[in-house]
Amino acid sequence: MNTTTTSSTGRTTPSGDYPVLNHPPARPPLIGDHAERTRTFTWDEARGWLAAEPGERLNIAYQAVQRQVDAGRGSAVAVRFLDRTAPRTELTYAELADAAAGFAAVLTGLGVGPGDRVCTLLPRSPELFVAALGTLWNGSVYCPLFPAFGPGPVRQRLDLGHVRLLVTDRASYERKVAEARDDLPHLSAVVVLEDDAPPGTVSWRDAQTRAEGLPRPPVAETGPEDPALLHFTSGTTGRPKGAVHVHEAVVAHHATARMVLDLHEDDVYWCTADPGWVTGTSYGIIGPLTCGVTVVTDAADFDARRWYSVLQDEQVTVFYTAPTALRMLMRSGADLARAHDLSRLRHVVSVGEPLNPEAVMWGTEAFGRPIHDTWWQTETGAIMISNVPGMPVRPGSMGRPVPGVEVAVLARGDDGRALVRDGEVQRCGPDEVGELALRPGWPSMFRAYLDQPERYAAAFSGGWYLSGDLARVDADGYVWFVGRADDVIKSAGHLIGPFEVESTLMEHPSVSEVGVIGKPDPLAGEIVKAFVTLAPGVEPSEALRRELIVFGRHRLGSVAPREIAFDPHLPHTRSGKVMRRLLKARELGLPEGDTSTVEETP
Ligand code: 6R9
Repeated sequence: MNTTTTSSTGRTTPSGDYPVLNHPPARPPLIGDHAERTRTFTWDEARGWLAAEPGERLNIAYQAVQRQVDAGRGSAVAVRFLDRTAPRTELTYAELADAAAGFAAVLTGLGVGPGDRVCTLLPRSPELFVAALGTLWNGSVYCPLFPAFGPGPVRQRLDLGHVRLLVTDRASYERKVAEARDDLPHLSAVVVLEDDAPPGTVSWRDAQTRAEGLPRPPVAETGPEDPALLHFTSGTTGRPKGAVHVHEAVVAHHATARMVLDLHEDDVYWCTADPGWVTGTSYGIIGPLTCGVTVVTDAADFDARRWYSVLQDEQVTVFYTAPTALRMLMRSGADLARAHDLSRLRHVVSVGEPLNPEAVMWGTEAFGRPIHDTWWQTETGAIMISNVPGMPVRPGSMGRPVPGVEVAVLARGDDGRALVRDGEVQRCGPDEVGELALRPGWPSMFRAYLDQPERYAAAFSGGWYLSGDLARVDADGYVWFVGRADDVIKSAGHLIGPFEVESTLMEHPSVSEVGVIGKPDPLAGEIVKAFVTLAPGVEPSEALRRELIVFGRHRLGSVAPREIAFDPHLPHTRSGKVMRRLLKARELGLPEGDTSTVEETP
């Protein structure tokens, strides 16, 4: 077979030009044989892999930390924190459990109770782990925010989430939140890490001191269906969507951390994702801690030399990262990889964007083993498709459904989305491209889009959850990613909603209209590019272009457009919406397709 598929990013994904990689796993994988495990696996079985809690209770913090303490592993290192500017620190499972309980007491002291939402806007730090687990310990709902967001995305998420408490640092508070405090009536308390807390906030130290007299609270009596996590994610239109996950999600976090990441208790595991995105929470905090490993976390940004040193010096055995980072490592050359002793590294795993086959092949040189892809989404909460250890890797394919997950590719209608007639879907045959869908019922499936029941309902049809991704499945059940069915942008593994970027640029007085697309980029997969129509009488200039870039950067932070082009005649549908698809086709020099709904420009 030698099929080629053109993805929505215009890239061609070869599927038959690379050898199947059949490297024997360096250690017998916990999953055993994928096919055999798929036949016998049930989510009830996986529930039994967790520690029993009294009655019908289930609490993520209990399963992540207290469980290890109860099992006599309290002195094992839970998290090792690296920071370019601070000494390396460690917390054992017992220390982390104590600190989480202490933070739960702080929350109670500040009037934050079960079900209330708590956000962090923090670098990867001990306080972030303590706040995340302490929030769950308290039965409150944890909502991580990405620290590189600008004030716009931060304020909008605090507002939409009706967030009660924010934990952040002084600079972030002053630059991103303080001014908008009056517009955030639900935000009753802000804790800042520094001792000199600005007005309207309380310092981490003072908050702890106030809670000192209080008894160490027991883990909250949460049930499997109680909300635990709120992750904001982006769609094509409208405001960010708050995907709500419940405590039962931990069953899937744990089962996949075992079966896909192959985490044994003695592993040293590094997940490079920031907890501000779903990967950094599901697999940077929860999944690995439920497996009892030592989690390595680094506050510093990407730097090839530093990353290889971390892998070597911390003796990392399992490494979970993203294709953009792998491509940057590739770019830094094989010599740099070879100059480090990576012999402890047993399993390298990737997520978040298409993993190009070249990167998989490069892994065999740099790490001595192929890179294993995983596919999932904020909505799925945990890995759904993967090249699990022991399964032959077909470079360019994401692998096969993990045990307990049923996948289908559904035929598409004219709008590019799955076609459902009278509640019936039509499934594609082998190698036919359609919308990737999952059969509901896995434990970490999102239970709601916060306050948007219609949007939630629209994500399901004919008995399937529709992912919004296009894919095909080959005759052997391997899933191949083709592209997105919508206009959402993936840049360096981060999901960006074009609407959020467009509406922010529209706030600039010189701008009359904006269309935003993901422009293919060899390193980041896509970068954000904005096409801007200027207000009447405003002349385009290089100075204005630069001003708009800075304006975007200042308000949006890391999700701001990297490129801006002026376009006096943006294409519109008859209903007046900017046609991003056409902008993208033009940018790529592709055929513009059916333009019958495009409005004539005068
Ligand atoms: C975990 C995460 C989800 C979207 C998803 C898809 C893209 C994720 C991928 C992949 C190709 C993979 N995506 N994994 N594309 N190959 N292995 O990334 O969640 O931020 O919600 O993004 O990311 O388009 O639909 P999220």
